[in-house]
Amino acid sequence: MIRYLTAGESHGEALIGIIEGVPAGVPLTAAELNHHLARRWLGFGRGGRAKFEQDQVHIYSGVRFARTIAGPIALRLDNAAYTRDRSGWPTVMAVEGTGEGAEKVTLPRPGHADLVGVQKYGFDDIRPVIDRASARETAMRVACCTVARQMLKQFGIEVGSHVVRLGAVGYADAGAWRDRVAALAAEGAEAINRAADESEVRMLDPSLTAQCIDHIKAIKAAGDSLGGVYEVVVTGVPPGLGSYVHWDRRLDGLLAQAILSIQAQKAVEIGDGVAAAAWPGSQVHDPILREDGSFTRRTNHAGGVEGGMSNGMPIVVRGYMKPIPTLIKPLDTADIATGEAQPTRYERSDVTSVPAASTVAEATVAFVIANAFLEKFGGDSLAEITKRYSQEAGSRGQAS
Ligand code: EPS
Repeated sequence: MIRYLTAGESHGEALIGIIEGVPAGVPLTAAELNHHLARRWLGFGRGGRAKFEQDQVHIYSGVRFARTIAGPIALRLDNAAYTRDRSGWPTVMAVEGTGEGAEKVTLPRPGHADLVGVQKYGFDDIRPVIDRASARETAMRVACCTVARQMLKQFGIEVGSHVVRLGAVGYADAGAWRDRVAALAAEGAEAINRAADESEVRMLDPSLTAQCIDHIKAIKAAGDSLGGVYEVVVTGVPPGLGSYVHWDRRLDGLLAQAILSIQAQKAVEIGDGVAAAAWPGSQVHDPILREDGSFTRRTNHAGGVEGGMSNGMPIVVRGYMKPIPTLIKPLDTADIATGEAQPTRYERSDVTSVPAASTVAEATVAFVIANAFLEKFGGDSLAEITKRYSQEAGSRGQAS
């Protein structure tokens, strides 16, 4: 099984990642990781920091001649903010010294980790909470999970995503975009990315893209922020990943955790999710067909998961993100030093980062699928896994 750890603060020197358990022989270069790191910066509505962060990963170990060698893979991403934005971050985030002279942040932002973070860890300054709770950490998560994604790619498993709503602007007719997504997914989920990455907000519909941009501009002018909804699709997944036999092996539960572990995500749906709760069973459950020697489904309301297992249809997961809690327009708060009622203080921020969240969700979903895949077909090397996978694929049609 693959596991990973990330370290680093948003305005510290660098982000560090270690990925362990990756089989030997997976093709891997920094260019592939950088491609997905660059996609994480896509999206109209990001703040000033988007202008100078480069996110070029450095691979220190675990890879030789562009293939993994089974040892832990160590990654580093420098924070350009630390050196380039002249805000004194090397002093504010100094690893050594007493901190004397560094200004304390004492006004917690509602909706952020700020207040509970200082209560939990006993700080008299919100800065350490801001910096580790920050979604900057998702850059290293994308890098680590892209390694798992590279392994999936060797088995024809692709992950894509697109934004379906930004604040008040979203698809009115669910059918229209579902058909478009299904048509793209038929080519492999990366086709969804190729189309969505063309849009400034990662939406598939150009007229909605234009409406979203106007919406973001208006919200920004009002000093406010926006959340939204995105959809992650995984294609090429064989049936039988995850299991119904125990709660912590259910694939849907693991996918939900992967989405909700991303900063600011508040809800998850699999397949028709929330809508299906209002429909009769006859409209929800996907009729089973036998086609060309294997089983399939006529529809995919289940989003590719039945009984906590992949069923061979595309996996469809939607994530719901709340609006970013750092607003130009002040909210009411109380000073942690004095208890005094105060308006929040504005720090540079994004208006929305739903397009970014959609790419982070691709990565975290890929990680879950990769581990479920390894649980079923795992081996020490890509060659060994390929042998097991091909044997199983050969028998899939008749056995079940
Ligand atoms: C973030 C605040 C902003 C975002 C940041 C997440 O950073 P800053 O305070 O330096 O302007 O830009 O996102 C990233 C740096 C990133 O890489 O996604 C926050 O408070 O979560």
